[in-house]
Amino acid sequence: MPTIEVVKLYGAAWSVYVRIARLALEEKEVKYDLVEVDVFAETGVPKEHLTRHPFGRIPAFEHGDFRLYETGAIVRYIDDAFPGRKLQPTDPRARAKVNQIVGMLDAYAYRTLVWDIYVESVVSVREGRLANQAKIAAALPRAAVCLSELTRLSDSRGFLIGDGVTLADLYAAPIFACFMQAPEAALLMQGCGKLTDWWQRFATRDSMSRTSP
Ligand SMILES: N[C@@H](CCC(=O)N[C@@H](CS)C(=O)NCC(=O)O)C(=O)O
Repeated sequence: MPTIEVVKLYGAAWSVYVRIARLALEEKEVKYDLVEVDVFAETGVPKEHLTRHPFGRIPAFEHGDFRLYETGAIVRYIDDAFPGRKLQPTDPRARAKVNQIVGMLDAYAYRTLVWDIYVESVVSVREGRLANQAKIAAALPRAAVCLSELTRLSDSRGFLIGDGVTLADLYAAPIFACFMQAPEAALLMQGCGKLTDWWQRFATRDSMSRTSP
């Protein structure tokens, strides 16, 4: 009997990056345990977590005795190591476009759409803090560039790239799940009909409901 190597993801359900990794596991139908780690604990990042992730971030990943951190490495490993639908196209240009979108979301859209808009506009109000309007205002032009680039780079065949789910969708969806709750999203999404259609379809996937925070 082959030994079954247990898959563990360390993190928290609220985290955008943890959700990206969970979506990859769900889409590949890989069984996993989500092990709760509070990186914002008053006592600091738990010591044992720093052995998994020296920078104290989430997620961290284990498959048997194989350990990884960095979401980009985790989702590509999940795609390569497990059977099931492929989350990366084999065509070089389609694959490059998926990687370009992933890089763009990681480097620019995550901070702008999640931290500068969603956290300031939605989370601050929920937690009884005043929204930092200057931060939101400064983020709006950057958000517009992120959205117009995502529109320009994506296809219109049901998914961001091609006609199947890819890492581009898995990175974009958790960011959109936050951003679309912000009142600023309505105006910013005007003229992004392709993205609105994509989001309405993608938000209803089983993997999205199973990873809902
Ligand atoms: N480059 C990391 C980023 C992960 C990341 O920033 N995770 C957030 C949660 S969504 C985190 O751990 N934040 C804790 C902190 O900023 O101290 C990756 O791709 O995994």
